[in-house]
Amino acid sequence: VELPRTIADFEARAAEVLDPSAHGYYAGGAADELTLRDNLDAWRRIAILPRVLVDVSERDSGTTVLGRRRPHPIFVAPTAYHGLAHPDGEPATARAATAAGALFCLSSLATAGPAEVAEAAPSGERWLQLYVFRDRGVSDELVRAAVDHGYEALVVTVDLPVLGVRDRDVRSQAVIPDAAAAPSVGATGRTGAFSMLEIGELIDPSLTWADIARLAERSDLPVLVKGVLSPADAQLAAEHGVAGVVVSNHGGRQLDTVPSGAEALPAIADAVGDRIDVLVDGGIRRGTDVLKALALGARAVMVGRPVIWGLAVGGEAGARAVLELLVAEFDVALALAGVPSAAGLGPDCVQIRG
Ligand code: FNR
Ligand code: LAC
Repeated sequence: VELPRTIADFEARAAEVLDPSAHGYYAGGAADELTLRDNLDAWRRIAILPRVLVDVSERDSGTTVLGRRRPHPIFVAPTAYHGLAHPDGEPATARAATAAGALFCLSSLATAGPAEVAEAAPSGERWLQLYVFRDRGVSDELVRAAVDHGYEALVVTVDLPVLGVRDRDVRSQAVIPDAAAAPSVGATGRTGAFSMLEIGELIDPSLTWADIARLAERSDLPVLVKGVLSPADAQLAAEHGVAGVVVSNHGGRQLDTVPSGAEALPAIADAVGDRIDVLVDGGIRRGTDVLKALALGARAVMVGRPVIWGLAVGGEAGARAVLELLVAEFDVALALAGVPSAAGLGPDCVQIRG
């Protein structure tokens, strides 16, 4: 079968093939979904200001994150429950990422554990997203597995002390049919069907910067904090031993009406970009969005839903195609913007539409 050519086409096909309640869980945002929509619109409000008569015969999409050269800045965001999108689940997504040269960030709420994913894609670059569960033993075990299986960093998600208002999931009563299909959920002792709305109950809402500082100090792995929108919090991250922040509103799924990553990024890059790595996510759907993110100070972007759409439509090959089309579009964008090296992107390359 022929795979779609754009992420929008993948999204439309995924809506046809997915079970409606699973689709609603993946596609949905919080409350009125204003932030969900604005995540897309915000990139569209930024124009690229191209330069001409620049020799772009040789181009370099590479970026440096956590001190390591990466072939391009397109990373896979942590998203829960890939097994609901396709029976091959996270092992397939991780292999797809590896084939596309994309770093893979595994969710704490995955339907495969860190060891299984590492074995499926041994040569890939991988990070582990960490939820600090009320049952700290479950999180400790995840960290141990990450250390043992070659994960390079921990990405602690800090924008989900409680679950956002997920009206779609309330209406659809979305569940994972078997709690044990997600090893971390099973490890908390849950059995049987597990509702999407119960996710919040697993997570420790008392987490503070002191916990982050302790984790960063004790852990053998660098710690990033995901879900920062305020420059003040980015400053605190830098002061608490964190190696990087992901500017993110959780794909519009947590607090509705917060700024998009695109809007929050410039002030955060200004505040801490010279000390720690700044990444951004939310609404990245085109190579031009990637270019704008790097121009505004990000070292890399994370891509959430598009990878799930690829997985749902075509398993490993579908997820790989999604990532490869973004990589190819980013290369075209660099050439046409007259910036042959991604490292040369800066605020001069973009203008905010009035
Ligand atoms: C997420 N996200 C997320 N984040 C995280 O830190 N841990 C997780 O387990 C999940 N789970 C999850 C499930 C689903 C279905 C979605 C859509 C998102 C948030 C994710 O990492 C990322 O911030 C957003 O998805 C980025 O926005 P886009 O690319 O989906 O627009
Ligand atoms: C979500 C959680 C799992 O957004 O991060 O559904």
